[in-house]
Amino acid sequence: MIGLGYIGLPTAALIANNNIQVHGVDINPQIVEIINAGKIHIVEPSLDQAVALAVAKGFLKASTNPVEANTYLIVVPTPFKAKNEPDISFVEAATKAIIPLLKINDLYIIESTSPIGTTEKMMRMIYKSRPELTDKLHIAYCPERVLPGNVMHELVYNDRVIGGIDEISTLKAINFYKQFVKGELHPTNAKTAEMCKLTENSSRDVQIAFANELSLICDKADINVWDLIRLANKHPRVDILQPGCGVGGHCIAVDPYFIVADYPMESQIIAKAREINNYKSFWCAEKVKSAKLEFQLKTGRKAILAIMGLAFKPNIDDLRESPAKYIAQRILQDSHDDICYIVEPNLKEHKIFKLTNSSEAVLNADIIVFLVAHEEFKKLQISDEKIVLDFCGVKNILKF
Ligand code: SAJ
Repeated sequence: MIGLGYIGLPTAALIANNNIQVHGVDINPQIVEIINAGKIHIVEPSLDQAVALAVAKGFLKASTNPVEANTYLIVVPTPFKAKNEPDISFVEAATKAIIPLLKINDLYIIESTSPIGTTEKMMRMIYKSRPELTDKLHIAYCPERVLPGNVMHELVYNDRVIGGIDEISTLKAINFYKQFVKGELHPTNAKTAEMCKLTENSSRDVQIAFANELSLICDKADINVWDLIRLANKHPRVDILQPGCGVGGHCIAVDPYFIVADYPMESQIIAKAREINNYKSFWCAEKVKSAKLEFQLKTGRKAILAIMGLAFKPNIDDLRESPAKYIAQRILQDSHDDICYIVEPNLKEHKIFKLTNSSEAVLNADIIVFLVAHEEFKKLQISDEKIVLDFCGVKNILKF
């Protein structure tokens, strides 16, 4: 298992707890040390027990360099270089590291989200360096689709798409996953499997962009967008998603660029959806600025602000690529010595933002800005002289 992050470590633990010997590899020696001690370095429910058990039983070991195996899983990050170009250098480096270890009939699988054609590119790189292995390896691509916070369950029960470079590779990969996946295993070819992952997340991004576009139109038309979507979704075949303060996380906001970078002429809606979702965060920050201005003109004093939520989606503590964090930063940049309460109920503290609890912030603020629809916010009692900017649909549930 090359890569012991959000996906690699849970997958390694799951496989090891099916009594398959797993050797995990990570470039970070601290991570290797933590795992060999049976501990974890990421937040994911029930992952700690899974890793502790796998290490204690001797089925999971970690090191910074790979060892010989018969199945190699590449589960390393595929981040973005500037101007939205996908970066597969970690996949290449991981593959290069195991090329000397490969032998006839070994199985090589990429799980990392990758641009179309990456699996075949790695195959060519392997065969170029080890010509005697040409057509004697089994090579496949198998994307993950687990939801952070529910990984240990979804790794077992989600269906999976298995794309081999040839039929036998697909079959070998299916037989491998069958040992620990209870979801259905769907055979296809490598390119279709690569595109499937990108399609799943791009389709969600487009659907969210549609909801965000509705929110901009309704703001101008003075229509409650939450009521509008609730009513439209009463139609038996309509299922509009929820507007938010933008799209965060390192998947939905990133994966569509893998398609746009390779097919810029064809991917019009996919590219536009990214623009709309990015613009929504900017639009929210501007709405807050004008609300502050309006308040000052009306009352002659600066507004006290409460910014409710920093995480990239409801009920989690993850701030990576969070639109709410971006909006909070823009508001703070602009607010000099104003009083601004920041609330993130899923964090105890933050190195940049001084956090306050929800009720104190809501009690003292003049303007309350809901950025993330955390459960905690739905119970808040807010008196009606407060100005509430609700970018995430909390207000409809709030008792006013
Ligand atoms: N969001 C909205 N409105 C919605 C739904 C989501 O604004 O109606 C926002 C969220 O607030 C968040 C972002 O979109 O900022 C992404 O949220 P998400 O619910 O899509 O969650 P992720 O990114 O953690 O997980 C997605 C999932 N993909 C799909 O649902 C197609 C997950 O299954 C993938 O495994 C994951 O991306 C991934 O790792 O690719």
